[in-house]
Amino acid sequence: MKSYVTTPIYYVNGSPHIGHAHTSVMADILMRNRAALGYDCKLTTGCDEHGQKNQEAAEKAGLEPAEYLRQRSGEFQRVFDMLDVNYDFFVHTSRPFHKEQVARAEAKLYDAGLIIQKQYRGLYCTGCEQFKKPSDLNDENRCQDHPNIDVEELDELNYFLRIEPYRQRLLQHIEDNPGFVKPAKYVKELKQMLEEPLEDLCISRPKRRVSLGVELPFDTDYVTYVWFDALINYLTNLGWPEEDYQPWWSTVEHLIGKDILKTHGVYWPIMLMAMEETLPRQLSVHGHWVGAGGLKMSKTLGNVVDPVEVVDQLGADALRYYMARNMRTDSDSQISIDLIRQAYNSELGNKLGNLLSRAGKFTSSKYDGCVTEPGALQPEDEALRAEVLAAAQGFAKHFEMSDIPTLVRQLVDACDQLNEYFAAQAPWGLIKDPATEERCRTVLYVTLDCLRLVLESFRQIIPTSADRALAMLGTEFDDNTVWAPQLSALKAGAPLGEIETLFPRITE
Ligand code: ME8
Repeated sequence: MKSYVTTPIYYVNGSPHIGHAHTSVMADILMRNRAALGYDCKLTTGCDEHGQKNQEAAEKAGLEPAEYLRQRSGEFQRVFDMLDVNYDFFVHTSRPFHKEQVARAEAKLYDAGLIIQKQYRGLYCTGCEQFKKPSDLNDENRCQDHPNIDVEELDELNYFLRIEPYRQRLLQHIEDNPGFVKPAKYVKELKQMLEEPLEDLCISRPKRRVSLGVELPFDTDYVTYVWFDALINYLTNLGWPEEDYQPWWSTVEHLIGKDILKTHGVYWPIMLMAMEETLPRQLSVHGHWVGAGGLKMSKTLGNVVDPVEVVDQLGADALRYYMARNMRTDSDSQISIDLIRQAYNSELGNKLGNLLSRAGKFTSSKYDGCVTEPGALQPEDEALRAEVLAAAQGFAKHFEMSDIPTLVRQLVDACDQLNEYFAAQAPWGLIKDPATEERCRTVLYVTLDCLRLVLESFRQIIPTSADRALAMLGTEFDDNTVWAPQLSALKAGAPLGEIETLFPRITE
């Protein structure tokens, strides 16, 4: 079975921020989940390199656009590499093949009479790269998502795709496919967007205003509207239309933030209908990160979380863990370097790393560094094992992006149970008396074996740390087999690796 997961392609007018890191890491987590279930996977992420705001950023930096794009896209790629995002393809919309296919698609739509030319008068937000209606603006006449940027008044001759004729068909598609948008909260929002007739979608920009883009095949005075060009990346990444893209395309799942629901839930499906392509299988939407206290992150407030700084201070897995554990579906979620550090120390460090260290070092020093041979299991051993197995089983199923925080919490709860068990059983006391020494071996075995199962599950969330920890337990993981969580897979008598501190405590 195949699974094709995409992230938005990000504007390169600034450095990658925590939101960009989030969607790409979530996509990576989904891919690791699907791969563990035996799917053949493809993950794409990358950069949206055209449009007015990238062009303005290049001008401001005093660089030729091509050089600017090379530097900035390189920066995005390095951050995703740093975060262990295991993408199969890194998108650059300046890639010739992509540009050729965008132009080809436009020529086809034009020849079919679906693109018209007309005068446009109205407001434009460069932040969104979208036209706005007065009702979209706040009291200061600025776009809700970009309150720091003035909207521009435009009066231009442009090309448009008529999208209203497709609105009912799209509504019907949403009705017939309850899984098209997840979670359900966003289905409602999407339907609201489709309640009113849709205005024609402007698909061009005059070159005298914007030159960074794909030239229109039927009018060289224009480039393609950046969104029209960017959305098509999801197809060109598969070699569309030349290669055998359909087996992958039919499985596609687009991960997006809630800010781009309209472009992905309205414009993109309608573009696909006009191009006579099948609609995406699923749109998975997440909310936004805001600063601590619920404040919007901004340079002025000094509460912007820089992913590179987090990785330098706390490591990639601290960030991956925090994002996976704390994104809410019902509202925005708070993030700051202090919150990430706290979660790293108190959850990864105290609950997981310390237990591994204590149980591992105890086994190393008292039992020659080999996994102990357990005796008969007691009800408290079985109860713990059942709980750990249940938490692990969540990772052996095909999960949705919105399930991730709950699944991670279940694993952390299982770690709490493991810590309580270890403290209550107190193997350091049991070893002193020959009558209870066998019980000591059992407790150590159960603890390490349960930790192994927790770590095998955590490979989907914090892969580098989980693999390091599994090596300490002397186990190797075969990525070529389908993962099935099992108890008692740790071999008694097998040597442990060297037990190191997995998550060293980090104070400010
Ligand atoms: O919209 N919290 O690019 P973009 C969580 N180029 N995620 C966030 C976030 C936040 N505070 N801020 C941004 C574009 N994101 C277009 C996309 S796709 C064909 C073209 C994430 O650089 C989230 O995924 O503005 C959001 O949808 C995306 O970054 C927007 O990135």
